[in-house]
Amino acid sequence: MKQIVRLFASVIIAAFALMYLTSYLNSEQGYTGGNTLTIYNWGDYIDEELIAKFEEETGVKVIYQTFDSNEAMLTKIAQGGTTYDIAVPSDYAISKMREEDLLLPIDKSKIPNLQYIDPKFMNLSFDPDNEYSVPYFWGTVGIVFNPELVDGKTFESWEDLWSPDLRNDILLVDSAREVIGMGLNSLGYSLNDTNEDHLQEALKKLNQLTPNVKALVGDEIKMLLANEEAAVGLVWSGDAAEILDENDKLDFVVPKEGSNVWFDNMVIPKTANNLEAAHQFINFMLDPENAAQNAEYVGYATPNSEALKLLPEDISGDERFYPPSEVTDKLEVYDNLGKKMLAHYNELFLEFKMHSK
Ligand code: N2P
Repeated sequence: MKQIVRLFASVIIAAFALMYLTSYLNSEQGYTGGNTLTIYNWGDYIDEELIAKFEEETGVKVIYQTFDSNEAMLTKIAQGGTTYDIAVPSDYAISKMREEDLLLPIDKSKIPNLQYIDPKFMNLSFDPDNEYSVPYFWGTVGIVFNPELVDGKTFESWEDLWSPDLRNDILLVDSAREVIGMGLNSLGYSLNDTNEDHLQEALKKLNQLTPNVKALVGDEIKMLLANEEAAVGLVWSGDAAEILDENDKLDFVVPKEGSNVWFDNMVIPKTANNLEAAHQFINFMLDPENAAQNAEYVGYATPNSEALKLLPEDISGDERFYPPSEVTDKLEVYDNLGKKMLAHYNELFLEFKMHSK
């Protein structure tokens, strides 16, 4: 009997030793893997050649993952279990992440290329002093349209989208703030409105758009519009720039009632485990040549004034995608409306999606 007990004890001890050894080896692997950098960015939002260049210059291996909305990104990071060293949220999402204590402060001494960022993109209200974020791209939201497919119709006003001539012609970017914002703006309300009557009115108005909505889509919106699979699209400005680059018959406008101006910045989530490489990457993306290459590739507007000088004039001089301050001053930045109200916007968006199926 004693022998059995002894045998049993040694099996247990051996099992524990094995467990300890595996976890030690795993942490060792984690350590050698310490030379990796995990990036969480929007889809179609980087020239992948730059990732290869960064890996080559620094010896850091990049693991790259994408998301298609701030809401998806926020949920994933807040849930935990991820190890992102870099993420690229928009303004209101940065404010929300700060509030929820999900970010690490940026060590500016490690980002000398910050000097190239135009001061007008620094110190914005969602992140005073840029304590937690560094500008990546900025832009607006507007309407892409194909004049040939809409009989010369123009889109000065959001209201134009509700025309009965546009049955099944419109693609919408699958994103809560953009769609609800359009509903609110079309009624003359702020896209940060929290008045329940106004929100219900906006939902009703959006539901009336349903017959004209062909689909709500992600990044494939660019391909579909460029290939003339739909006549009109609600899109982010940089996606519009890329669509027009593919098919120059199309045009882009920001309706007169107003719209959104947004800022996407790089942040270091608390989940980071390679702070050194995270700072190196941010600095690398701010290098004027890299920033210009990236802006030319993705079509979005760069906040980097030195990079801007390196871009061809037909890009940097195009006011549809680099609107002057007189235009952007009239546009609104999304506010962080707080946990409850943001959840309510998401619910309204889901209701609209259900209605448009
Ligand atoms: C890129 C998405 C741009 C994000 N596909 C707009 N904030």
